[in-house]
Amino acid sequence: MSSKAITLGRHVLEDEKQHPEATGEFSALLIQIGYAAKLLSREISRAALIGKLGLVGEKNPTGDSQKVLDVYSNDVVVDAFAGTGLVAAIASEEMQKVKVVEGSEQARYILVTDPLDGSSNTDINGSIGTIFGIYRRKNHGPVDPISEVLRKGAEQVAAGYVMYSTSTVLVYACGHGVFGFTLDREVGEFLLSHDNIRCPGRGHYYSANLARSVDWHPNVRKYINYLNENDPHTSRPYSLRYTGALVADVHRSLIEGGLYFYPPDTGHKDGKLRLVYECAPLAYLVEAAGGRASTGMERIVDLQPQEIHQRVPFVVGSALDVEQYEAFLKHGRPE
Ligand code: FDP
Repeated sequence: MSSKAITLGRHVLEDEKQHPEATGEFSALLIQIGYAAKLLSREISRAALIGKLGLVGEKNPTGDSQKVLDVYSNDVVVDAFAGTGLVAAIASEEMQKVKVVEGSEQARYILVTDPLDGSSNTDINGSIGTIFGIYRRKNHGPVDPISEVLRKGAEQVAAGYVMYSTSTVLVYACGHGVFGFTLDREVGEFLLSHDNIRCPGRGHYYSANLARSVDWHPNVRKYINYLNENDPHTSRPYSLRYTGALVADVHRSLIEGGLYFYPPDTGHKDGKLRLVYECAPLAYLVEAAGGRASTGMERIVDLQPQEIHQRVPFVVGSALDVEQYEAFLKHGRPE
């Protein structure tokens, strides 16, 4: 490895130089996310050896069975910010209420996170992830957990994810580009591996849990039939790829093109995925890379959340593919 490799720390600090007004807190916050990701990467990779697999026996605030790694991941992210003065509050999938970080009333940022996405993959050595979004506070002083956290995704100042797979990759967007870093375990650093990521305009993969398609809107089923038809001019049939971890499926769509979708079904009347800490951060990031994200009808980052654990239908990925999904949902045909 060249000594010229760019670490996550160096990248965010060089970026900070473009902003003379910067206090350094935002850079410190991103570096701290990288630190939490390194801890999680280490513990996830040896979870089977240290008794960190399996269920806790409790449900999380949205009714999912909690895994040992869910609880551990939440603790790591919360602890990474305790006492730093960097974030005033944290909203997480694993916590019923917004956590106001003690002694951080003057902090300038709010963190939203799904600390461990794709929990059904933990015990089978499958891909999993961490999702994060960052908002700048409008005021200082005591946090109002409602008005300061329930914000439109478009107001985020940065968002990203970490994917724990054959390697650990951290991808973030911060207003002027999307950058990916791969963890070099021996050096202990995230190193820039994907500079200025752009999402292909169209792909030839789709990711969705087809087992639920009997419940989907008939127009979504028409779309699936369309994707499965044979037409080399439009790269059809698209190939199906579904990992069971949103982060991993979005990562593929971001890098190679295509789309992920989770429409409403009988068990999930509003869709399964959570707006505040899953869909909004990923939508912000994919749009920053030139992709598109919506409910099928409305742009995700324009939605005003009503509550922390609110669920929404979600479609995300290559702009032309997502537009076509939206056209099918509306008219039952490609455009
Ligand atoms: P999980 O519940 O395992 O955390 O975040 C929700 C999520 O995973 C996504 O990561 C994933 O794409 C989806 O749910 C999987 O849901 P299904 O099992 O219903 O396909």
